[in-house]
Amino acid sequence: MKITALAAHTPEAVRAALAARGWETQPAWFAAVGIQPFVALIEDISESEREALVHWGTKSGADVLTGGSGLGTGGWALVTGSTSRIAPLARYDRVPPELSRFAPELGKLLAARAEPPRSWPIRGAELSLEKPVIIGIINVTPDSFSDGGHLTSVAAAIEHGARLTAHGARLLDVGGESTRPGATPVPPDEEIARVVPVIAGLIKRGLGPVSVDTRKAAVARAALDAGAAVVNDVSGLQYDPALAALLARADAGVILMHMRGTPATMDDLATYAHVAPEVAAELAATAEKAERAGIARERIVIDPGFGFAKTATQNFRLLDELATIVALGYPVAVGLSRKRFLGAATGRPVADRDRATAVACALAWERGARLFRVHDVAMTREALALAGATTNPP
Ligand code: PMM
Repeated sequence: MKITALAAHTPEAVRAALAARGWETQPAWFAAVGIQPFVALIEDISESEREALVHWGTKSGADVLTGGSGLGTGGWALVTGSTSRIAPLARYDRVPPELSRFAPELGKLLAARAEPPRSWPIRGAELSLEKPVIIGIINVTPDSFSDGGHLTSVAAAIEHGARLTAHGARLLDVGGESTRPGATPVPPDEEIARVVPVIAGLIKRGLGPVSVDTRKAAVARAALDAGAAVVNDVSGLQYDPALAALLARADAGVILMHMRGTPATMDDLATYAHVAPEVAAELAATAEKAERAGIARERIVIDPGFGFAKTATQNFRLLDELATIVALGYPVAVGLSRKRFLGAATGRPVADRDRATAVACALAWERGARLFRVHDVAMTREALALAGATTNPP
């Protein structure tokens, strides 16, 4: 006899064990996903729903922990078990009527886990998410926190874009407004004057696709007219009420980032009891708002906004629990590059955080992030090549 404890942090070990014993690819994959642990935190529920859940858990072999007063109104329950044990709870015809209210939301989470998005349609292209997508940063701002003032001419910015592309960037993100803590907004005309010549120049050189990092509809419109394929909005549609409608009419990709307040006010809003579920809920509301405004779901990428209204400790928790954000079912982008919390762990100044960035990106990939916005593309590419080869063997 021989007993082996298999790796359980992804479905891969179970899939490989079944495949090695003659199972076909698809059934082996579905069985492996079914065995994966699933932990659902259900909040704002009634007393009778709590009681029905405990009863259902006893019968179905799921563990259920509950409490009477949560962070919101009403009670809460933590329901845990293998994915296939929890799955019937997502079928309103398979559970007692008191539990049928959970079915649609749970169904969405389970579907996203079984079928994660494999590509991201942007304007004029479709980016495969099977391999990491590295987004190279081109900041044309006099005051961005990590590389401000570095690219002082249009020509230098375009040369920088050529270098990032040669190093493996699959998207170039051009930004003309600093969003570091306490930064003051740039008038739209000034922002347009900074980014449009660079975007147009990159496209003329055959570099790109290009993304514009802006919160403003006027800047997004000018950038799209100049050929941008993606709009990266760090405000998550909170800053400019005209942006959602513009994006609904355009066929561009959209990155919606989480933050609270504005760069001027965000540091005081880093108040979370448990950061990952709260950021996930706020991002889910943002994505819903985008879809209600007419932006196609498949064009949306979400980003938890590392460093935006988060303390160092909260950033580390969010990185560790990134799978909570990935579980929403949208492709996830992360902007970790050179950020302050990396310095808190390594003791390195901003100019010496590219190694920490590369490691953090590899950790984020392992937790399900697929897009990585970085300054040093070459170093991150190497880290992600290794991470990608480990979790997605070639
Ligand atoms: N961070 C910055 C700017 N833009 N966009 C996204 N989507 N995610 C981020 O984390 C993000 C961003 C700030 O960093 P920078 O000043 O070095 O560009």
